[in-house]
Amino acid sequence: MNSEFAHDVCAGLRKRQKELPSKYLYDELGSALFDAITVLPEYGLTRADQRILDRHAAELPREFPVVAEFGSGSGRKTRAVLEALSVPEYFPIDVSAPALERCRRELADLTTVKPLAASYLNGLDQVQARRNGDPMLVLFLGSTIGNFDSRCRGDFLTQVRSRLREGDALLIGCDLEKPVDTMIQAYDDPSGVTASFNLNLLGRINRELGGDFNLRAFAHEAIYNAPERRIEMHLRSRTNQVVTIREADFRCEFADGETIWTESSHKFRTAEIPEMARQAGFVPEAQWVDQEWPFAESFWRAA
Ligand code: AVJ
Repeated sequence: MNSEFAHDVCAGLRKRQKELPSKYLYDELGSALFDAITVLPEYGLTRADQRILDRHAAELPREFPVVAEFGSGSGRKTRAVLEALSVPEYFPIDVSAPALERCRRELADLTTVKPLAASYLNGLDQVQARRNGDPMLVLFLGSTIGNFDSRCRGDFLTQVRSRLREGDALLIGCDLEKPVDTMIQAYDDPSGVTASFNLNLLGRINRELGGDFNLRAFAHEAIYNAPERRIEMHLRSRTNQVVTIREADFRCEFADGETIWTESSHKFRTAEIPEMARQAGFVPEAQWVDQEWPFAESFWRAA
């Protein structure tokens, strides 16, 4: 039995606004669907991130023999950084063991890959315990920081900073505000890949926890919450229905039109990024912005 997942699912579905943590979107199928999202014409985020790294990785200081990364991803973006800096030692940190294994295979020709199956902060603790005196660069690409809710975001960055030494650095990607229609299309693509990615969360509950969600009885929705400046993904119940999750001993009612909130993706303003750095105890040293798809890559020093 998958107790942490079960616990988080029940806690989220008991709330008045039902919600499920977005980190659970990435099981094997979810990760494959996310990889498909990154090649959608409407979803420019990953390509913007990649373009900046391809163009500017060579401008990064070449003083980091150790690189750690939150979320191992497909390895494609990381390759640009590891190649430019010729890094001997690389610690990808991810809760998904299959993702780590793919990442290791992808990058093994470039560096010594030391995968850590852990949450981001626990993983960073493990890196701290294993590293020598050399300065370390931590990668936090893809605007995953935007998935943290605004209250947790600063805390998380402060927690990261507290696990670094002076001279270490963080390279962080932040997706920027753009016209609302562009953002909506990116999270509600006409081919339905993002809808599948979102609905798969219910499929995962069915597979791993013995749930009986009828995926056809829920509709994918992406809305822009302008005051909070974030895209929210929801799953809207198409009818009054009852769902049971056997292995969690849980029963849950849905009213027609009620939603489960499954993800937030904050859209940043360029000016708030250096501010966020300082508040967490970093010095913002450089920032690159992609013009085609507004996205910022920022280099922060732990000082
Ligand atoms: C790139 C992982 C941060 O918020 O854009 C893509 C994931 N969700 N489509 C994002 C995602 C829906 C995503 N991250």
